[in-house]
Amino acid sequence: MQVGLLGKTNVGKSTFFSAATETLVQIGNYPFTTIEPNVGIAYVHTDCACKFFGIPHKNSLCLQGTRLIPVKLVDIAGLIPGAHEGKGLGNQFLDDSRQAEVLIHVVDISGSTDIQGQPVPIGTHDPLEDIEFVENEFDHWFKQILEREWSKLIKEIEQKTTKLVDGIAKRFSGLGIKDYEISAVLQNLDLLSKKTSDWNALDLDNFVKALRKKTKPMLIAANKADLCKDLAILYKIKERSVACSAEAELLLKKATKAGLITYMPGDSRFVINENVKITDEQQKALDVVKTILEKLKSTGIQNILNTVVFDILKQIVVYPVEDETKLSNKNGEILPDAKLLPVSSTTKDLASSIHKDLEKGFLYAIDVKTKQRIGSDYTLKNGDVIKIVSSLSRG
Ligand SMILES: Nc1nc2c(ncn2[C@@H]2O[C@H](COP(=O)(O)OP(=O)(O)O)[C@@H](O)[C@H]2O)c(=O)[nH]1
Ligand SMILES: [Mg+2]
Repeated sequence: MQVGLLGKTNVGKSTFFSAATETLVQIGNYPFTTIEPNVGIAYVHTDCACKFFGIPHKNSLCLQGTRLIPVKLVDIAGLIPGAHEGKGLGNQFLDDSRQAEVLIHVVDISGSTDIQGQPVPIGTHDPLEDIEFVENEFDHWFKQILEREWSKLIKEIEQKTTKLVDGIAKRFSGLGIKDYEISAVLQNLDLLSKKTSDWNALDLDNFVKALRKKTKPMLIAANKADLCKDLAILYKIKERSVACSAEAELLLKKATKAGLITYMPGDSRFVINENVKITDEQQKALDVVKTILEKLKSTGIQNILNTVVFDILKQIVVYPVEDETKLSNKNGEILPDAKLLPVSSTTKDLASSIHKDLEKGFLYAIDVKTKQRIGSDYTLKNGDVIKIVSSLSRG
């Protein structure tokens, strides 16, 4: 799963990326530890299953019962007006956006950065303009893909060599868009029965907009909220949004790493550790952050990450184990993995996400919490701990 981060210059995108990917835990050898410079690992938080069983375990991704689950965060550079036409870093921008399943759009909600990204006095730029510009950029991009091929598509449909949904799906396959998503949008807009040659400009516009919203959902990270006199502006944002202060989060993570404070991302407070020497400057910075936390309740960064993964992408967390009595893998590590799966995934989907052989030789599974035997089409629930019994051992 890939979460894309975008925003114009000077809104705090780099600060957000650093704050979200600054690790408080020892990173293991995940498949994506060494990757391109604009890719990092952020963690979403959930209650670890160890709480349910009341068993202690040593896992660097379980912090006192809070389980950290890695997700890929991609800093999508090159967002400028005209990116869809290849302006600026257009192609890079489109390539990175293609792979993102959900987008976090960082805006300067304090209105202190103009549309070009130049600093201006607080409140003199309307951040709603930035939101509109980014959405338009994406809509244009989607529209181009379809318009380029529109007359060809009409011909193919008339000659019955393709069907509407398949024809459109083929054009959008590079963006990872599925045919059922296209079907759903066409159905919603009542376009399934309309002849393609009868579509007017508005039909096209409505279709690409709806498809973009469905397949590249966006959360607005209302950054620099610490500079806002009041946060009423948030109510004017039509899209889902969360107020945040990336700068405060980065500072808190650095102070935690340096051993100065105890802080859990997402918390509304931190405590200064006993017996540490804090300079006047550090104390001042922490005082500022304390005021920000009082105002915003949390820095917002963790909330944003959790929201995109759990609420927008609708993922659940499932813990596969090999030994259902010890809740461990072969090496005796307790609750070694926490897997993100789309809501309504089945036991079979879990098996396939672990290893193809596990799926191929699937016999049955055990819901470890209830000790019930479950089949391959059982719908998994968030927090499930599952043992899969397969006739084929893991490769
Ligand atoms: N007040 C405040 N300033 C911030 C915040 N996040 C970033 N900044 C400042 O905004 C400026 C631009 O940040 P940067 O991350 O480089 O922006 P980018 O160009 O979007 O990558 C820097 O001076 C940051 O310190 C925030 O949450 N609050
Ligand atoms: Mg930057």
